[in-house]
Amino acid sequence: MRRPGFSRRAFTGGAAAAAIAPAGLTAALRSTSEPAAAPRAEVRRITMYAENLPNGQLGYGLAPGEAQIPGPLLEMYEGDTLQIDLVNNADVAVSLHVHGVDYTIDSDGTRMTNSIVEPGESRLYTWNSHAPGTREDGTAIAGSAGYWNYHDHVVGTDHGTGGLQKGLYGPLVVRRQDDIVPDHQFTVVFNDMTTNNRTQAPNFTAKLGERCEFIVITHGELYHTFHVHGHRWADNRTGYLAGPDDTSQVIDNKICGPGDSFGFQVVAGENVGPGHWMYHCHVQSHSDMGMAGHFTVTRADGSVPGGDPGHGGHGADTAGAQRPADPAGSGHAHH
Ligand SMILES: [Cu+2]
Repeated sequence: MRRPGFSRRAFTGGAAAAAIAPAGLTAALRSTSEPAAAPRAEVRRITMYAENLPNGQLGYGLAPGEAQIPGPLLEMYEGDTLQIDLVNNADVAVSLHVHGVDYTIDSDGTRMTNSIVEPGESRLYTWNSHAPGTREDGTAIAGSAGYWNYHDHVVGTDHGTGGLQKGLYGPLVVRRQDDIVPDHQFTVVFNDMTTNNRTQAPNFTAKLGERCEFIVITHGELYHTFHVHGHRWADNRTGYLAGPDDTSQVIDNKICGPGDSFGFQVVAGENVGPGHWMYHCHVQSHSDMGMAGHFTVTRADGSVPGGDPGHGGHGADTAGAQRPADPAGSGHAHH
């Protein structure tokens, strides 16, 4: 895999790599700046399928019969365009609405814009993204990079309230050119009193020293606080410091409300070693009711000190670990 290789290289580049100013990328876009030097811009087309799942749930998948909750992890680099043909194999009208990136009104995924998909039909949604830039008046244009999410906006009500409850949601990661690529990615969606629509939060596993990216999303009616034991992150776009002078606050607990998403990277077990490190919502009644799982950090040989955790998820579990959607994510080789 190329991703870890890139990750290591970028990481050893340290502050220099992470702090490269976006000046050269300024003009990827409709701003009036001069053209950037060969901005990277890939157009990729993928197909997603909406399907009924057991127990009345619904999910998105990248192939028929492979719907999952959360939906597939989609990734872009700033400047990329992602075209998604959404095939609706479910028994209700569904849609695809995204946060954070650019789209025209016909990709809004709402009934009022007639951008939904009836059962048995399909529709193309186009997501664009852009690098940071500068307007003619000198103000800054934010880039698209961030930890975002997509979801249905039509099942149940015109706000997709039923679709969100049933599982039609997923993560979207947009990276800047020199962002560090992690070894593992874990998606945690607090959705009312479930985590990833499970009453028991899933467990995640990595080896000591591996770079792990958490993507945290909240849906539903409640506010939650995400906390992970033994690890901290920077409360900024990437979750890691750009260098020794980055004044971002370093935290290990973050509130998130409906529609919010954030993400960060940690090095598994850094300064603390292997173990079954708990992660949970820190609203106490929520953690008591199942919104707690394990971020298990193993030794190189796969063993874990401290014995069986006796708390948390359903034992061996890979359910929360996602690989990026192939066409959208893993084809990136940065050189
Ligand atoms: Cu909570």
